[in-house]
Amino acid sequence: MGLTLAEKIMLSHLADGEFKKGSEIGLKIDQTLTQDATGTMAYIEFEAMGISQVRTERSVAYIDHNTLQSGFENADDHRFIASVAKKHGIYYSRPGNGICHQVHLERFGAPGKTLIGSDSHTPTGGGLGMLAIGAGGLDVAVAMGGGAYYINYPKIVKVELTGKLSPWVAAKDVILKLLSILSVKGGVGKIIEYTGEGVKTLSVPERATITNMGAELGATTSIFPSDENTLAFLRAQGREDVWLPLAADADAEYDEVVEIDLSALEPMASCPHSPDNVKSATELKGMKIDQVCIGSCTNSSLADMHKVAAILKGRTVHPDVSLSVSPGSKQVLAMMAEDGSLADIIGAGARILESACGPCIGMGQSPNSGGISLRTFNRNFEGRSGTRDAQVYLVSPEVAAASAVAGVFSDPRELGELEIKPMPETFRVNDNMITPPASPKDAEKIAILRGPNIKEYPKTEPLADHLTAECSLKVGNNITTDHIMPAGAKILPLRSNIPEISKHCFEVCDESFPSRALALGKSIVVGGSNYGQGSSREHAALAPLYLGVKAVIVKSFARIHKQNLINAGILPLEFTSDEDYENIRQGDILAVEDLRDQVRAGGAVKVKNLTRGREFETKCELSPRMRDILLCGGLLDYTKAKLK
Ligand code: MIC
Ligand code: SF4
Repeated sequence: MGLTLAEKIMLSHLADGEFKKGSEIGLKIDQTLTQDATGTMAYIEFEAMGISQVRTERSVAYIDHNTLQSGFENADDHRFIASVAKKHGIYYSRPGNGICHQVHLERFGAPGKTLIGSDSHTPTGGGLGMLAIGAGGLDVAVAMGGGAYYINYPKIVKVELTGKLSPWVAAKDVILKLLSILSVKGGVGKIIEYTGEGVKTLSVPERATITNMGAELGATTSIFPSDENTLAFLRAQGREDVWLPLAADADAEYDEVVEIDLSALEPMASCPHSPDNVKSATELKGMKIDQVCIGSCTNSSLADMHKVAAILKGRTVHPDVSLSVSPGSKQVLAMMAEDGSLADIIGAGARILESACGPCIGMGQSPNSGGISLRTFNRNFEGRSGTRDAQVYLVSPEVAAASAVAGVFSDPRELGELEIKPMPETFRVNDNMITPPASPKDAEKIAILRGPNIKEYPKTEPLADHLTAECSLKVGNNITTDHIMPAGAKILPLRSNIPEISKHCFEVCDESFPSRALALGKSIVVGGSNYGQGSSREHAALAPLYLGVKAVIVKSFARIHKQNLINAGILPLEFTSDEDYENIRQGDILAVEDLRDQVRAGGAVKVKNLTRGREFETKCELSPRMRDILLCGGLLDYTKAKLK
């Protein structure tokens, strides 16, 4: 039987485990990336392992999230990351160089390689034919130390693309279509593999838009074949030497098949407050808007900017609309400046932001109260923009630019034909903002620069034998990590200070949670399905750990968050019936006896609700390795014990 492309890469990187569906496998990791909002913690964890030089082919530390410096904290974190990078063999992409995923695609990604990154949109690299996976910071730290990265051998979904996109229909619409079919939990435990004749019609940046937003399906990753278009992109970046042709075998078997006819797609939008709440431009046309933001790791390539410039050229942004544009990288911005598209965008009245995440993570540009904001980003969770009652719609750059001019949601197909600048044969390559590490010989002399806001990893302890604790919070379905550990300009500077950032834990759901949990000393959180969807931020596990959360019982978990809970030594349990979920109230006292033995045995864990006099069974689906991690008190303790 033939193999799919993802299977070929997994097999060639198999470091541990049995290569069969459903079993846990360890993959050798070629490349890692971190960004600054998760990076400080990842490097604190890496330091704790006591390894002097990274053991990957390439590790890169990007600064792109915490770029608004309204206090000393972010600048201190950047300095810390720069010094760690220099000392330990990591390339450092300076602030201003661009968004990690865009720069990694341009300068480091390579077909057939494995990449893990402490950011959930790491699968952007799948646009180049790499197996690129988002992970918690601690997993990335372990991979930097040469450790394998573990996943459950996923199901493989084939997405067969036929036809060709019509004018003004975009790659964004392909992934929005898939989100409307599969939903935000449809990809959990799966890899999405794109095949079919339609693949040839998509450039690497278009493919990267699609694989980037595979994160919103909850997928482990998404991947495109490596073909002539991949070669053309790499050649334009002066990196054709890393190219190799890659595709699935003709007789590869898939677990699921989805067909998408590109010719039949139309412009679409994800409506508030979920990426899978998709409607067509025809349905939304005419809706008055307040803000448009163009950029983010999903849609900030030069080709995207050229389309935006073509629409804005000679026009003016509508008087009731604020338009911001953040090009994805220094390369994109410099080329826009050279070819005149930047002048066209500025001329129309756009507010040009630096090449960074910016408004996507609530670092500025929060909309007005109740404002309607059209964004080319990938997430529109409630409150993520920084304005609690804002209504965020996710759209293509084409819809965004057309609407910015019209002041209402617009269908770009009505623009007719416009002249769009062609893609140049070669990109402007200048890696002067990527600082290489010191030689291992000089590394010893490098001092690590730590600011006063950088605090230690929270205290962990081995799993207890018995647990009796109050349910300190009960939440519903689809809780995102933006609910558990909000981001935004005010909270992000606290990413290296767990005691401080914990004060904001779950504040979107219940402001009194942090003080209640802290006062209880130990407690249990209860939730619904797809709990922890969204980002890879391990802070959504580290803050609960600091606040004394010992277990989380939910209907189902999102992949990265479940792993982050295990890494933090917090017990992840799943309900076996909706009734058991319904029968718990916040404030109930729950108890688990012989916890260590039950976890060791694998399978079910019995929980007593002492308040209601009920007992119910929960699933505790963990690999033997995960059980050992939990018994030790988390991945850091487990890894330290192994290194001894
Ligand atoms: C996001 O898009 O939510 C982030 C901010 O990039 C996160 C990482 C973080 O919280 O630092 C992600 O996607 O993993
Ligand atoms: Fe940055 Fe937004 Fe991409 Fe996250 S999704 S990496 S915040 S641009």
